[in-house]
Amino acid sequence: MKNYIVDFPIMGDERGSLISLESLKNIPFEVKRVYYMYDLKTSLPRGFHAHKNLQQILVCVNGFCKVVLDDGIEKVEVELDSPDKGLLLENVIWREMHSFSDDCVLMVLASDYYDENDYLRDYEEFIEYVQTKKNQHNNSFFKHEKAIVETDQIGEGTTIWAFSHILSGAKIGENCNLNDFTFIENDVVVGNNVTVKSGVHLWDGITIEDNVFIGPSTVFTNDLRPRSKRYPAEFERTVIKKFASIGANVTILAGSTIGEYAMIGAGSVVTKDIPPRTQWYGNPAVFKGYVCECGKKLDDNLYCFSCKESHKDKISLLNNTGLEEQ
Ligand code: T46
Repeated sequence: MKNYIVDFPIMGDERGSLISLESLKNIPFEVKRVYYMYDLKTSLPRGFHAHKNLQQILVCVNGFCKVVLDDGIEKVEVELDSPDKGLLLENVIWREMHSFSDDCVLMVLASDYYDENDYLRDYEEFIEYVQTKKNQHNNSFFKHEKAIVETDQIGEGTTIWAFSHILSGAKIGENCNLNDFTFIENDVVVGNNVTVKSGVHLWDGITIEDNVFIGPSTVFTNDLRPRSKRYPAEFERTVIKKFASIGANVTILAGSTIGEYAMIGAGSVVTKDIPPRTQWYGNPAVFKGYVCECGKKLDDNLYCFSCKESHKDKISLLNNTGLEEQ
């Protein structure tokens, strides 16, 4: 089962503690409803259902209770005993809340309004639902028998080749091709129609937008001052924008943004943000001109001889027209 405990940062001083919960920041969905339970009885457990779509976070803001989670394969029990701890209940997870303390106040943040049709209140119906969902999901993308795929967020038509490993939090779009020996951590988003050639590792903090090409053995980093066993509060965010291409064996320093349609030459080391529609290479990579959507370099008049098209208008709209070719 995925990591379901969310730790909320406590802001505190001599007056006491304060926790702030924000949609799409420390709560991974937009909150549409908040409800809470109190005057709960130790001997009267609650729940005994799952939701088809609803996502929720449970926070025991006072006292304590226990929650059993069941994804149809595995069951775990979690104790909620602190207001700085949230329990993420994703859809299609059977839950049973019990052992409430007398002073327990259980607050729930929900991704949608109350809808009885979203409930699966019968355990057998729940198991059947899990099985159907699993079959639908497994048939919608291809996974080589020697790949390990822990996430269930893989878009239709994506292919994942041998010896790849994708962790449970990763989100992969539709029609992607992830070649052999790809490793993808949790806090990674890959858009649609992305090609990742062999030997590429995508670490926490990396976003790859739609239609990006990543050449073989490209090296990403996510920490500018790495030390063994010491982790930054947050990893640097690296973004590869739509339609950008990264040549073979490129190294990209943490925190860089590579603009739309940009083209990075093989073996380069990218040390800074790369503007859209530009070509860069070398170590460190330097500006070498503008590129067409087809990938060819434009001439001095910003014309593509291959597509027989001028790009003057598109490029004059960018804020990077003063770049000097090196
Ligand atoms: C869940 C766990 C953690 C409403 O009318 N509006 C609401 O927003 C809610 C949450 C409930 N109701 C009605 C439905 C029932 O007639 O209130 C009654 C009690 O609800 P239920 O028996 O579902 O309560 P629990 O404690 O078993 O489950 C609740 C939530 O319903 C459920 O979504 O995940 O807490």
